[in-house]
Amino acid sequence: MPARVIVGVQWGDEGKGKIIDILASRADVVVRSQGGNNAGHTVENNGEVYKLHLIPSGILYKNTPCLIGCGVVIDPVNILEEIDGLEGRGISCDNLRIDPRAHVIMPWHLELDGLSEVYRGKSDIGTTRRGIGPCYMDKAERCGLRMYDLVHPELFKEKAMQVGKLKNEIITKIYGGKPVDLDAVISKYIECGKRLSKYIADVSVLTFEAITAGKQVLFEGAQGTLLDIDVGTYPFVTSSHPISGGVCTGVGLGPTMIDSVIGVCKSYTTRVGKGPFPTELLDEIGETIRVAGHEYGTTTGRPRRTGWFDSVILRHSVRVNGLTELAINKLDTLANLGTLKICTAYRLPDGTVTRDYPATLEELELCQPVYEDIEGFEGDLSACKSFNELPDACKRYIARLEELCGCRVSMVGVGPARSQNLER
Ligand code: 2SA
Ligand code: GDP
Ligand code: MG
Repeated sequence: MPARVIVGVQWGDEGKGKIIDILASRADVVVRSQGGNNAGHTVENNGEVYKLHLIPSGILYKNTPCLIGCGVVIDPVNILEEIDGLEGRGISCDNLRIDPRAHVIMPWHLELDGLSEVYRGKSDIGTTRRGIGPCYMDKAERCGLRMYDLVHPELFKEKAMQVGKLKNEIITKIYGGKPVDLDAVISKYIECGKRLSKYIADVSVLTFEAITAGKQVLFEGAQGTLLDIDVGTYPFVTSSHPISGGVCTGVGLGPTMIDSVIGVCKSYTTRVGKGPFPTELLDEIGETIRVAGHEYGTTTGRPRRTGWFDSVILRHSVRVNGLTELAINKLDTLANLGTLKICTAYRLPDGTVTRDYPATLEELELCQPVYEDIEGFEGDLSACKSFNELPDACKRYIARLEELCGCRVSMVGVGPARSQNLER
């Protein structure tokens, strides 16, 4: 399958980084198409732990080109820190390419992200405060700065001064915040642009050429399906399209060029940030899962909310992404919990039961999960080397998830390392 998409099918942090890292070993090119440094992918290799935010996980392979498409938003200071951090550990970033159309996260975006969260008060979204939403707002408003501008100092200065003045008016007069020092910011960003200019290339063209030449191309998703701005739990979502369709617009590629879509999920559910979460466990089991699964945000360190596996979410994800297979991570974390629960449907206040994920938050808030009990499993799964070695109860759990979700499970994770991914 030359062109494969990897997407998160829950609320992000499903362990996409690990799956991408494994599949990148067989890929010729790795491409990222949405989000920014709000993402956090943890990859473990030979005892070394890498936390990647913006740079595609394929960077750990020496000869694999890693492309950042037009749908990604880039914080120039942050990407340079990430490049320096990787190169300091002996990982070359010479194969990195960034599309000139990608938008730039400016300091006023960071400022406005924080100010608007404070303004929202109790109805805050729980953003990562990396300036993601305000940057995508400017893109839609058509006043954003792009990577092409950043690497052309005169153009950048003129555009940044014009939009920066307006942003300072909003920061000071609407939110009562401190203005951004435009001269200092512009000088600093022009310096960043000088260092980043060598990476600029048309990612749509590069990707198209790779696919038509028969190369294996892997599209790396960030966040997850329920954080999609259209089909996610709006407004508690990110501002991009973490679904498979986002790859087409975020790279500049038609859907007929994609061959398969792998959805990554956990054997339970987690969420960082605010918003409804029907299977959330606010009891000791939830805390046990958080501790056993080290459920803390890779970017912000925030504790993740935890809950039982929700097949209603998965059926929604299978549909909106056109999934061809599923990778289920963190089966090891569910061991030794006794009887497990799986959410099979939602019950509405009038007693009706639905198997479909509701379209609005208002409807979702009324839903109660319908559970079925399933036998748990004991022991340390992390040493299992093949799917067949797993206890029978694990195999039954996976088979039941497969049946409820309507999608084939091709991989099962029993630990964070490359070797702990069991292909089926
Ligand atoms: P934003 O900053 O505007 O994208 O936030 C909007 C919502 O999207 C959620 N979001 C995420 N959820 C899970 N993982 C993400 N990445 C990091 C990680 C998160 C972290 O890998 O752990 O470290 O906290 C991510 N990025 C955005 C966010 O929580 C809001 O609900
Ligand atoms: P991503 O954003 O989807 O790439 O996921 P994150 O890296 O933010 O979070 C997933 C976490 O789970 C990371 O710390 C991974 O190292 C870890 N992980 C991935 N797969 C497994 C697994 O099968 N078992 C366990 N115990 N940890 C895993
Ligand atoms: Mg993550």
